[in-house]
Amino acid sequence: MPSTAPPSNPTAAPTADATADQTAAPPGEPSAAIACDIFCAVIDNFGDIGVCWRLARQLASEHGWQVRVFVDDLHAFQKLCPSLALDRARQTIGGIVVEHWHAPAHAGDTLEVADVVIEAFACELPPIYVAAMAQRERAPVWINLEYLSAEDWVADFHLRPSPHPRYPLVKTFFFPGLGPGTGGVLKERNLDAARAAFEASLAAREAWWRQAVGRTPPVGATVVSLFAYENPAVDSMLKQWRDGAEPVVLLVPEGRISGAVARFFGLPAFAAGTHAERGGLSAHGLAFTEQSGYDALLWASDINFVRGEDSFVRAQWAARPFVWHIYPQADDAHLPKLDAALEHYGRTLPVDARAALARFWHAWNGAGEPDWAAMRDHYPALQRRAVEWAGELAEVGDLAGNLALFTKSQLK
Ligand code: TRH
Repeated sequence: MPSTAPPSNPTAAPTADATADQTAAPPGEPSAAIACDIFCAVIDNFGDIGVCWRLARQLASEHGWQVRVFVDDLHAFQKLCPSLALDRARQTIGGIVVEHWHAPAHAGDTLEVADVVIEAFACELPPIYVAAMAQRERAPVWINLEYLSAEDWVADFHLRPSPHPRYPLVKTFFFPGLGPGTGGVLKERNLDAARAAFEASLAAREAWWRQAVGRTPPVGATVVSLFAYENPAVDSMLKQWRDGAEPVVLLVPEGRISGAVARFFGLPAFAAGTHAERGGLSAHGLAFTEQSGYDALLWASDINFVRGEDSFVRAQWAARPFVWHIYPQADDAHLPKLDAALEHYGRTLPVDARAALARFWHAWNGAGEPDWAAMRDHYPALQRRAVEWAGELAEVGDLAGNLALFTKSQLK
């Protein structure tokens, strides 16, 4: 498998951070900023707040909205936003107000209802806040932002209204998706340019490698990033990389898979800064970076193992082959979602490459043994498809932009 191509053009390391792009509301937009409250209950891990924070930053920086985020778990949030203070009930970061949502009934010190209210992933809004929404002179646009699914039914349910049983309020279901007729997925306006700048700049890439692991990868090595839940297939993967004919550089952000990597190398832990080698495998433990820094890891790698929702989306925008560890649900409810994503992503792949990809994704999600050699054989086709797919996905439109458009139609 090829290593990341290195055309030289020394520029400063770019960032896809939406807050770096302080674009005001586009010309012609009303000057009074739309106020938006986003409510986020963290179920586990980082995806709930990861999606909400990315959306908040985009609505603020690209659409000029005044955004307030209510979040109940500041520890999870701080991992991807290190400037967040854990002990503050209310703080402003990059122009966005963050409220520690410390009790289900809490809705800020002073109850102010926004023009747009987003309840993320069907979290329950504070009852006093809903009552105040009903009393507002003009009812707010109330959005239930759902989890991402690539399944076909999503387009039928996207933007369906749901009248409140008691109040004169209507909640609208907003469904992210990978196909036409859905809400799309989040994509910052400057993301492609930031990636292109990183890929074009040898200096930026070398600087990234120096700060991440202290050295650049050997020429000809395949670079793999590994972000996953605990996964029984990881041992087989590590053995295949160790015994493979070509060198593999493995980059492992600290997290739930780190314990298994440590055990493989006979180490007590695989924290940031750890380096271990066996056969053809050279593995590095990475610090969990702030959210905007994660993209560069995806761009620096030849193939990305991702999970959940937000990293799954970022891997698609990175336009590199990737392997998805889907969030496991009871009764294997996640498996049709995995196959639905494969349907979209693999659509135009040659039959054998498509089959190899599907087998690998299934094995990484519990069915069978992952076959790295097959992935490697089909790498050129998978890389071509990754680029093509990023273009197809962009046609669905960015979720924040789609949400802003819908909202404006409701606020008229
Ligand atoms: O962390 P996740 O597994 O999150 C979720 C939650 O489990 C949630 O309950 C579930 O419903 C949802 O998945 C589907 O995976 P995800 O969505 O990829 O979120 C990880 C976030 O962490 C994402 O925003 C990228 C970010 N991240 C960093 O900011 N820095 C890092 O170093 C890494 C590895 C990730």
